[in-house]
Amino acid sequence: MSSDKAAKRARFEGAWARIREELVAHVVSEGMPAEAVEWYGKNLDYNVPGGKLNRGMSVTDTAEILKGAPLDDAEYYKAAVLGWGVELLQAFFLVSDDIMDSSITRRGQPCWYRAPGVGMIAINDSFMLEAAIYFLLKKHFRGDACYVDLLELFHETTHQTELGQLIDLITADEVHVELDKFSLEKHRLIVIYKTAYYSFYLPVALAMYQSGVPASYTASGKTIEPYKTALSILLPLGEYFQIQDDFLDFSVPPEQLGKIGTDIVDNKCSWCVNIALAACTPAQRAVLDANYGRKDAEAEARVKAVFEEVGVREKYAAYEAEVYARLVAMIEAIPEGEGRGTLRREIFTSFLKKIYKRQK
Ligand code: DMA
Ligand code: MG
Ligand code: MG
Ligand code: MG
Repeated sequence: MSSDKAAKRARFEGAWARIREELVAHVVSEGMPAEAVEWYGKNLDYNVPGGKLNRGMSVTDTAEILKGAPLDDAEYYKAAVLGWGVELLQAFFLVSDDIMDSSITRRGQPCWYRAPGVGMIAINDSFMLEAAIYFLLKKHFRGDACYVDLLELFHETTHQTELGQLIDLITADEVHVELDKFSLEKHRLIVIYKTAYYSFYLPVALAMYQSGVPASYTASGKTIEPYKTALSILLPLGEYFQIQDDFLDFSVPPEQLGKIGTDIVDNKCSWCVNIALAACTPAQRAVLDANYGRKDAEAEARVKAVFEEVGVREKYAAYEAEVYARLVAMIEAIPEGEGRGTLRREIFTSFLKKIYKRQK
């Protein structure tokens, strides 16, 4: 990690120490017993700060790009509250996602519901991670003009993600495996809803509302609707990110990924199986039909062998080169805004740089 990157991460993590104290102090002020306060603190420590922090730090990065100058401490802290709000939302989704996906590990440790003594209390813990967002928003933004926009954005994005999780789960039938039900069109809808809105549009749009970016303005003689422009780039970026997630689930060893892939065993409509279905011979198709979605490590290995034979790795490398060029061209087509409160291409290039060719 470059020292610049490390310093940025340290500043963002420093804000978390303060935010965590605010959250715990609130639970204390509600008169909760010491065991509850301790449990809540553990829930926060285990599930919120240990990830890559790309989503959360995109809020502070975007706020700084929109300002066109470094944020002072007060401005930074408010942007970091929104950034940690995104990380709390992500923690809420991941704790519940791991239960629903029967996952084993996350970020190099047991999934929270599998940690000693936790079990299904993890369901309530996930709700408490979500509730923390609205406590923080009220505390820090209640008096700001953007408060309702921020609230609505968090609520609507949560709903979109839940719709995505719904179609992800019902497309992955636990009992009846029917690979004809999968398609890249279905995959696209699933990943836009379950991942792209909350991971890509949400952080940028939060920073835009906080920075007072208006619903429309004129740049280079054109009327720009900046939230729509942002969405038109960030949804394809998010689709690319989840295709990476699907590819890494199959291709990267768990020690590197920090989680054990479950897509094959879980009968998921992942990018990899769709690519394999389009490229396989009838004999390979028979192997997929007999082994995909089976709760059995040997069946999973036979599916992975077919993925290797049909060249999923090569097809992924070709996809990544193509989508990267396409996204760069889309970003270059945005009229560069002038002055504070207008869109800059750097918002999107900085995001693309964070994920291009990622290995975890
Ligand atoms: C990710 O889906 C979507 C959400 C809302 C967590 P996933 O199950 O592929 O994620 P992971 O691979 O991290 O379990
Ligand atoms: Mg999962
Ligand atoms: Mg899932
Ligand atoms: Mg995954």
